[in-house]
Amino acid sequence: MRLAQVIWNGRVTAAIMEEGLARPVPEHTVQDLIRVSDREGTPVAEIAQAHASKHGEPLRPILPVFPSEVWACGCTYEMSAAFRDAEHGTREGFYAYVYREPRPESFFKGTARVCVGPNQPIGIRVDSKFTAPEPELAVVLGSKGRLIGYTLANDVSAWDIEKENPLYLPQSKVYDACCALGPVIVTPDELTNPYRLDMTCTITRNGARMFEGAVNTSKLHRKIETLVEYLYRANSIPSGAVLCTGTGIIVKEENALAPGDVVTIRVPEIGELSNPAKMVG
Ligand code: DO4
Ligand code: MG
Repeated sequence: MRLAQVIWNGRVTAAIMEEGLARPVPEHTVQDLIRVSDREGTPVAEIAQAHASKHGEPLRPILPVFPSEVWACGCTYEMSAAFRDAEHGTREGFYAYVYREPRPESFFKGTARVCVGPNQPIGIRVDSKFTAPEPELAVVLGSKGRLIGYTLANDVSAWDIEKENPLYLPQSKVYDACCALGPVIVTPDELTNPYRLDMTCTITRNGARMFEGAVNTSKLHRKIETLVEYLYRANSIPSGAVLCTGTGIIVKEENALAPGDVVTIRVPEIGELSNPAKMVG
């Protein structure tokens, strides 16, 4: 099932997306569906199906969940670790270490406050000269890390700030509109193999494509269960959290985001997450 949130009768409402149309699930947000699913032990897809209206409407997906917390993993693709080590110039193999060792990198990316949905602007910090999109597969998690489904994330990052000193990572990662999510959450009954997804990312400036990158999630160096297991160690994350699994597409400094650029991330099994960029701060 492809689950979304839409504005229906003036309210944020969960919806099942089918052939471009939305079947609203009255009186429920996606967070409500996850809560019922946690309580009753019934899959979210079953609950949504039982309550959804019969008729589809032409409504556009918004942010698919208002996450209680968003976390992100790093250096899960060789490409990301190698690029960062090459750029960094402080300690040789600093990022390769994390790529290699059993304990993954995970960091706090924020809450719903910093998240935007499809077509909403993502942020470029005014004090960053090199901000880049990080296209990532993300998982939505219920109580105790139970998998609810998959979505797309843009872990927008001020790489120059991270590069200046790794202790600046939180400032490079967490600020207004630093995280885009969507367009839908695909439940695991429909997306059975998350390790065989073709992901592409384009950046368009003034109508011209200025960057194009691609990766297959088979290059993800960790099992998603392992990332989730580490995240929940000694950490009682509330239900409705999102975990981004890391980027395998690297945007170089010559393609740093500028206001008005449009970033589009695509995975055919999930859809397309497109966001214009704007300055924040
Ligand atoms: O280590 C810094 C962040 C890495 C990251 O966000 C990624 O690899 O996706
Ligand atoms: Mg990232």
